[in-house]
Amino acid sequence: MKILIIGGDGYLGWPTAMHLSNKGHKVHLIDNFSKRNIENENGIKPLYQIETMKNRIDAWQKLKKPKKKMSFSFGDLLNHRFIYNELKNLKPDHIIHYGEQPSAPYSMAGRHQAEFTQKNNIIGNLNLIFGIKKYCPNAHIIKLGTMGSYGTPNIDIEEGFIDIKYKGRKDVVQYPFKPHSFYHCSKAADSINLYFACRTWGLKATDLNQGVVYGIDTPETILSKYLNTSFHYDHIFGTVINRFLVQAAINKPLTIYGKGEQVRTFLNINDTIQCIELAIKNPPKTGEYKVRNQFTETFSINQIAELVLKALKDLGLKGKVKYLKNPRTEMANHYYKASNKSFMKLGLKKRKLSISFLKENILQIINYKNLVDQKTINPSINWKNK
Ligand code: USQ
Repeated sequence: MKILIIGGDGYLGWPTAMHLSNKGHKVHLIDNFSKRNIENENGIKPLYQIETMKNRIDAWQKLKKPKKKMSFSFGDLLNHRFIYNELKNLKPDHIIHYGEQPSAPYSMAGRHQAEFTQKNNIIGNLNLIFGIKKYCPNAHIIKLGTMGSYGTPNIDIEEGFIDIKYKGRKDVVQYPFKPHSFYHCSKAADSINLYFACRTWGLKATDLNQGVVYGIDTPETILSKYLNTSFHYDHIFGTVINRFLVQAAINKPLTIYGKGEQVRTFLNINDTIQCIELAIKNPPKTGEYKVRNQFTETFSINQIAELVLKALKDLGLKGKVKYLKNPRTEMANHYYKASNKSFMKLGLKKRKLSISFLKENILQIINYKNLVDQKTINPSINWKNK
């Protein structure tokens, strides 16, 4: 199959590319390197050095010699001519769209960052949708969405849609959005546009509302240092479990925001890839907009911190937590029950956030602890912009 991965340089895009190339697919990547630009803008960098895209692909070709060569184009979805050309030339069967600004804190840093996030994500996605309609209307778009577009409602979270009864009448509507940040708002807007395009033009899309991802490696990233993925622990791109792993490894307190009672959904990076593969194997029908909630477990931040402290104790190391005034505006105590039935029905095999996983990862990071830039850990972006 021909698979286009947009955002092929990212934390998830690159390991997904290697995995699918290994399975014999023709994989073509595109990226505008905007994450590398934001890293430079903010003086942050991933834990391990990340090779240039050219070196990554050369290393992959040399090591695995895939039958169908992996390829890359540099370009921006905001330039509609660029994406039109890519779609016209490749005519992909599946398009995996990871190519968005992924950081909630970055989107809340100020007007410029919010504008960049929303333009890059919403208009980029819109240009892609128009390109698909024009050049490959039968292609399956697999769009990375987020659980954070639902927020923390006081009712169960379903998968994309909800049955409503109002004044004696019934309907099925898109699940109400209550996003956590301007970044999460951009994902909600993408979902509205994508559903509209499926209804109106008969496109087919899977929207994957993903939880918070954790983990450093996949079976492909460990093959060579040239194949590392972009693992972040800083306050902009670092997600909470990845941050706690690094904080534990350098013997610093775990930075719990607020009381730590907020609950989120989580999954291992290898399960992201498993879900993408399941989505490829189970495409929606023509005109269908399918939403799947992509996560394996649900934890409060305190529960995660407890697991990390337990892992440290098992290793004979000391750990502590630090409760910081929450820089975000989010509910402190709330109801949370989210469904992930759709992937479970497709046979998703869940990896657990186990103590042995945490120990292994902490030990791995300890070997590289001199690479950690401690200045980039504490949160400095406040949701109230003060
Ligand atoms: N948190 C802490 N301490 C930290 C960092 C975060 O307590 O040091 C808390 C936050 O307050 C928040 C939770 O952990 O309640 C999750 O924060 P996060 O930074 O791990 O994740 P988030 O900003 O929500 O965004 C990440 C990805 C985003 C993806 C989203 C899925 O960056 O691309 O869409 O996870 S979800 O959270 O389900 O919306």
